[in-house]
Amino acid sequence: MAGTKDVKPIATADVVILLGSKSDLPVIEGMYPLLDRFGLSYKVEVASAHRQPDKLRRIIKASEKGGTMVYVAVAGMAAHLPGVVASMTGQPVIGVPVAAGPMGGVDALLSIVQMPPGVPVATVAVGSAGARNAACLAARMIALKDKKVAAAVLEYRKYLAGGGK
Ligand code: RP5
Repeated sequence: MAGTKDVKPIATADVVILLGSKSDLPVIEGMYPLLDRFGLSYKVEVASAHRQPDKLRRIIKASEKGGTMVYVAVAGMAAHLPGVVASMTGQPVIGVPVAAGPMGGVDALLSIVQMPPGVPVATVAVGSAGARNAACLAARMIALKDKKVAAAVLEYRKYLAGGGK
């Protein structure tokens, strides 16, 4: 396995969105216009915590080197991806549960939210609504240190207050 020194940074992305499977892609469609609106760059990667742990570690190392600030991890069923990502990085991790199995997403929700103390995953709602909130929450985190993003977040809140959705 390559050490951190050997890992090349991936092109800078403020937010990296990790998916447990290609089948999760439709869930994150509503994130793109929001991240664009907030002026955040992002990259989408499919890397299953169970099936591709080495690929996942490589992505985390390379994206951290490239300056990624927030990770959004999206997974269904035994959704260990967000927790595993939180074990691999000190950056904030937002977990999005997906309704992929017979339990309608409750399985993924509980898998993601029940992290042990010290390894937090900010867990949002199941499915597309959660994914959109993950984009909003990532923007609010980044806005703490970025005035442009803060202004875009404020503008979006005004849009919502005016009846926008
Ligand atoms: C999880 O299992 C994925 O995140 C996905 O939500 C679910 C089903 O995956 P596939 O069988 O479609 O690859 O790992």
